[in-house]
Amino acid sequence: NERYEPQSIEPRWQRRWEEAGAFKAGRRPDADTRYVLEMFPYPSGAMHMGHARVYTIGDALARHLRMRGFDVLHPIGFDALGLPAENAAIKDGRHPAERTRENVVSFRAEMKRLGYSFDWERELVTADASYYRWNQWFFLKLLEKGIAYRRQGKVNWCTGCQTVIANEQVVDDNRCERCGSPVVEKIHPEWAFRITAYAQQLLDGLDGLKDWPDRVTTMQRNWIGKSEGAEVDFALAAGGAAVKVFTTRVDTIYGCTYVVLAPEHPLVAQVTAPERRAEVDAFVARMRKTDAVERTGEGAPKEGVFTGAFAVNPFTGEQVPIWIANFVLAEYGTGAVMSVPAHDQRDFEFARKYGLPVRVVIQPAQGARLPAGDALDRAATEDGVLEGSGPFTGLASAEARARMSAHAAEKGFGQGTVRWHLRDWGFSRQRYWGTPIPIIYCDEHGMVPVPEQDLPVVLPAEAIITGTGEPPLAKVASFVNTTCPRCGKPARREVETMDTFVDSSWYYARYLSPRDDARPFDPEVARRWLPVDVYVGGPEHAVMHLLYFRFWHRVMHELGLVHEDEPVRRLVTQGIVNGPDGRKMSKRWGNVVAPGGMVSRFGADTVRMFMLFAAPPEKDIDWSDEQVDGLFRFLARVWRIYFARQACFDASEAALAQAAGEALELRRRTHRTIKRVTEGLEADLKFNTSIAALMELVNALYAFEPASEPDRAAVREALLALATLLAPFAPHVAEELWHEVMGPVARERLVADAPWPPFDPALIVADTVTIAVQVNGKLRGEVQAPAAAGEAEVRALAEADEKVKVHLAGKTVRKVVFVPKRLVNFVVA
Ligand code: ANZ
Repeated sequence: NERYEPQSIEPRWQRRWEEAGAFKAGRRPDADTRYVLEMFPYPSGAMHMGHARVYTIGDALARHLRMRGFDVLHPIGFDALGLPAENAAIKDGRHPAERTRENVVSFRAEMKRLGYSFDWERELVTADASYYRWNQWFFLKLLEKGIAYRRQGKVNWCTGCQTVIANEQVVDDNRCERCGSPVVEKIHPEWAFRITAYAQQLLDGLDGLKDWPDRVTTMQRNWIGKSEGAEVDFALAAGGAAVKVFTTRVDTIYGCTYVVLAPEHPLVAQVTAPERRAEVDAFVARMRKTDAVERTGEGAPKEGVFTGAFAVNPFTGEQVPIWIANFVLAEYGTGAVMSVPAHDQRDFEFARKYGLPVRVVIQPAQGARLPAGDALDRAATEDGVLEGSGPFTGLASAEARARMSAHAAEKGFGQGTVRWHLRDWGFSRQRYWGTPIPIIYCDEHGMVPVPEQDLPVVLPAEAIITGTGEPPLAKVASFVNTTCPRCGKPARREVETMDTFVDSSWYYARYLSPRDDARPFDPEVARRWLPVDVYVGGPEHAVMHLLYFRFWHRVMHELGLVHEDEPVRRLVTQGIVNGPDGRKMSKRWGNVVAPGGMVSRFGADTVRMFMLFAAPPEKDIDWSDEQVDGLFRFLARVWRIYFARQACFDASEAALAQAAGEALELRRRTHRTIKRVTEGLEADLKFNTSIAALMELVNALYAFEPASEPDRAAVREALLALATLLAPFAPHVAEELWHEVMGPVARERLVADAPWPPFDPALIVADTVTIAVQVNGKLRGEVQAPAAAGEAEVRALAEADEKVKVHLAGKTVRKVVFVPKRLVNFVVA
């Protein structure tokens, strides 16, 4: 058929791939492995373009690596439990299990229609007890290790979802990341994972993640938020307790000209002088009513009052006044700061406002010296070299901090401290659609873990899910009422469920032996496949999923389940797919284009090509009907050139060597294309440049009318390369055309399995010359070399030439005569 009709070819190849088991991992037990993974979808609605983009990117990589001869694991599953599914189910009055099942069916069908090369036999759904029982198993292990624990905590309570959510899920303005409702603080007992015990490891591990986007590692670094500082005691001049300040810049302490307490600081009442009391009390009362965020915002005016008391700087023995001010928070650090106006901007503004002294103690390591404090127009906050700092003068800031902390510790008035932004991961939810936490409460034995052999604790189907108030499981008597594993007396089950981020923390390992019912996965198999080589997904997961799974992996490492401590080598974060209007596709904007409809209209190959051609993976793309149309026309053009050049299909390969003139040009184009496409897939992940190169090759094919056997051989070479190189991007059309050229001999084979073509380095240089090769003055051969090639390069090419080799075999080269662009002569004996 000379017309390109994707609908008639795509289902056929999808069946062929399935029948051949072409994408099963483990088909090449002796080959090196590659594990290509995309973040599994959350099937709370239908598949959208964002999904199509991630899976198309991963699929191109997986297909390419298979063709490179690797044993490739490219699995898929569904992240089915959790709040969004539960909320959606409540909204349309359905059971989340039923809804999830439908969505999974529709996702699976859409993914198959897009021709993704998944190993479907490994599919997993986290809502299956056969999966989540291992969440429960891990929970028991973590409980044993003291990593999972119950705490009475201040929790973030989402007023919309009616459940506790993690710190990471609270976004701007104290709102829930999922539903946008206000989040309030609540005292609530909850389960937490001690991820903070891994803070240092998780931080250090980032240094090794060279193939992760900087953006993501930086976000993780900030989220973990290690801040090294010091606590220093300033004794009260009047005697009694000392004011303990927290500082990250102890190197500036000789420049401290006052101390500030938070208005709520317990020492305020004690130190305030009687004549200052009225003013101080009024200020404190006013601050209590002001929102903390507003009070400490960078632009907020600095305000404060003097307490009338003084504290002693332990480094200098000097007395400094004690103030209270709006910008110091009671909950942070020690609730008290030493103020260094010359080197801290807030302190500077405050000092200028209230006429407090400004003393420069740090000079820039390079460049102009700072003027005296009175002449300073803003704080100099950079590290530098200390001056006017007693025995520490002349030290660099970092060195000074270490020495000064040590000095304080030695003298007993302070110590170095480390603070972290990272908090433990509260993972219990008062909701239904999650993994039941395998704990039983017994009047006599308290909290008793469910014995391993009694797992899974199955989520009962009959809960009434309202989304408000008490956890739904509490109302299912048959679930709640049980017996104590220790004494057999009546007892109650835990009714809270796990955060879905537990499910996604280890699913990549479950794919290794997804039907294993004796353990979460087989560590032997894990040794062969882990870590994941390439992980593709959205950058919005930078600090939740991508941090949690690194934590979980380390725990699995300690449990002896995996052999390395990081789960993923290379991370690719893909950009957004916007609508044609440049806004993120969303029902709200009415600009959603569904992949299914596009596949029906243009075929999967066109949709895939669009995803890859519109921009490199990490960039956002705007949906463009025009560009989609253009890519469809490109594939149709590819299709037609094969029919136009059928006469070339059986050209002999031997004739290739005689290709000259335009045919040689075409050959060069072919080899250059192979090189560019390969680089686009491997080095820099710029699929768009790969596809652009293919377009140029197609133009070249149209421009060339073959007239001789060497011409036809050159065309055949180009057509074969084109079909092969197209396979990662537009796999269906590639199969069809590859088989056209290869003919009946290839019936048993698939381009999906064909070897990736190598390129001939001699042919990729645009400007090549023919150089005569002589041995002892006799012409023995010719080589194609870049025009600019020097003696060494030409000599190497000549020595590799079959015809020349015969004459050099067993001889010793005495001398080489080289005439650039013309001739090389080996003088041998
Ligand atoms: C003296 C100093 C001098 C400071 C200097 C900075 C620069 P991070 O890095 O965010 O941890 N600080 C300490 N406790 C505070 C509180 N409860 N409320 C408001 N500010 C507080 O910030 C640590 C720095 O924030 C500390 O180091 C302290 O000011 C201030 F040239 O101490 B610094």
